[in-house]
Amino acid sequence: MDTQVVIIGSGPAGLLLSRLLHLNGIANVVLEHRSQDYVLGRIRAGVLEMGAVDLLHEAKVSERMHIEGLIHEGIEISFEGRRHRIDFADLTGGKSVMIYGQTELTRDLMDALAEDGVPPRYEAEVVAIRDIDGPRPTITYRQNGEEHDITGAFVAGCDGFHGVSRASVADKVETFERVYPFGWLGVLSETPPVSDELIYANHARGFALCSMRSKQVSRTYVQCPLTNNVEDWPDDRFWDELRKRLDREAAEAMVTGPSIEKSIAPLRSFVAEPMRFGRLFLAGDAAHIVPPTGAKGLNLAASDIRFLFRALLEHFVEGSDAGLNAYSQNCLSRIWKAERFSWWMTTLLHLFPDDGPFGRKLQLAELDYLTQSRAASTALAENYVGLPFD
Ligand code: RFL
Ligand code: PHB
Repeated sequence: MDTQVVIIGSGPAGLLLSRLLHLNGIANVVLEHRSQDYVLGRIRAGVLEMGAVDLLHEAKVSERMHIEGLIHEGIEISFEGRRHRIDFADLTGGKSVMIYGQTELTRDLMDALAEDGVPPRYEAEVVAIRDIDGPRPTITYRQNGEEHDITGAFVAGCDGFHGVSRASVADKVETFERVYPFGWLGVLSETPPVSDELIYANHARGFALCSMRSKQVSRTYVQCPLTNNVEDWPDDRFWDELRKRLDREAAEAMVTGPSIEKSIAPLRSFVAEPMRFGRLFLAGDAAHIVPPTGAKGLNLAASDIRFLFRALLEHFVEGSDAGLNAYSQNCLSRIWKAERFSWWMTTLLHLFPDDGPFGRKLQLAELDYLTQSRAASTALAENYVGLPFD
C-alpha cells in the first residue's frame, strides 16, 4: 500500500496531524501499536494553551471542548501554609488556559477520524522504518501476527518516548537529558475540586498538585519516591498525605472519595536533536519530554504538529520545502523555552532531599519573590499560558 504521509502513533500528536492533513485532502495512515481502548484509558494531561485550543478549532474538533472545558484565568501557588494567586488575565493582558482532559481530546479526534471513514489502524505495531533518505520510505508493521509494508512520501514519528521512530535513527540523534529523583503519584476521583483553580503546593513533605477534569472530577498528585508502587498508596494514605501538604483552608475544604485511577509517573527532561532525518520527522514525546509541572507536554506536541502540518501543506500544495527544511529549528527554539520553564517550575516546587536546608531556604526566598514581584509573576504567567506557537 502507498499513501502520502505515514503517521506512527495515535496519541494527540498523531491524531491531530492526521485530522489536519485529512481536512486538507492529504492522504495519510495512522498506525497505532495499542488498542483504541488502551489509548483512551491513559489518564494524562489536563491543561491546554490557547495555541493548542486554536489548532483544535482548525481541526474542527473543538465543539465539545468549548462546552465542557473550563477556562482558567490563574493558578494558586501554596507554600508555608498560605496560597497566592497568579492572575494570568491581569498579568498577560487577558490570556487564560483551557482545562480539558487529554482523554477527551483524544476521543474527539478519534471520533472525527472514524466519522470521516479514516480511523487509525489499531493494534498495528511498527517494527521497521526503511529508506528515509530515499524518495519513498517503507514502514513495516505487524497486525494480527502478520507483517505488512506501507510506503509514503513522508513519515511522521508521533510514537512517544518509547517509540520506534527515534530508536530507528539512534546513531544520528544527539540527546539531552535530566532525570529527577522522584515521581508523581496521580489519583483521579469523582470528587469536586478543592478550589476553582489549580493549586501547586510546595511543602517540606514534598510537592502536591490539585487539578481537575470538571467541576465534579478531581485529578490530584503528590510527589513520591521512585521506589514506591501504587500498592503502597491505598486511597486513605493518599488523601492524608495530600491534606498535610495543603494550607489549612484547602485541607478542610477537601472532599475525598474512592480513586477511579491511580498511577505513578517518573519525571524527566529530555530533548532529541535534530527532529528531522531525511523524510522522517519526529514530533511530540518522540522528540522531547518535560516534567509535568509546567503542563507543557501536550502543548508542545500540538505546536510541533502545527509546524509539521503547515510544512507538509506547503510541500504538497505549493511545492515548497522551506517549512520542511526549517521544521527542526522552528520546533526546537520553542521546545527549549518550554524545557527551561518546566525544569524551573519543577525545581522551585519539589522537595530535593540532597539540596539540604540551604536549598530549601533558597526555594522559599524565590517563592516569596515570585509571589510579591509583578515582574516575576508575569514571567511565570507568560510561560504558563504559553509562548506564541510560531
Ligand atoms: P503519546 O501520547 O505517548 O502517543 C504515542 C503513541 O504512539 C504509540 N506507539 C506506537 N505505535 C505504533 N508502532 C509503534 N512501534 C509504537 N510505539 C509507540 C503509543 O502506543 C502511543 O499511543 O505521545 P504524543 O502524541 O507525542 O503526546 C504527548 C502527550 O501525551 C504528553 O506530552 C502529555 O500527556 C504530557 N503531560 C501533560 N502535558 C500537558 O501539556 N499538560 C498537562 O497537564 C500534562 N500532564 C502529562 C501530564 C503526562 C503525564 N504522564 C503520565 C506522562 C500528566 C502526566 C501524569
Ligand atoms: C493535570 O490535570 O493532570 C495536570 C495539570 C497541571 C499540571 C500537570 C498535570 O501541571
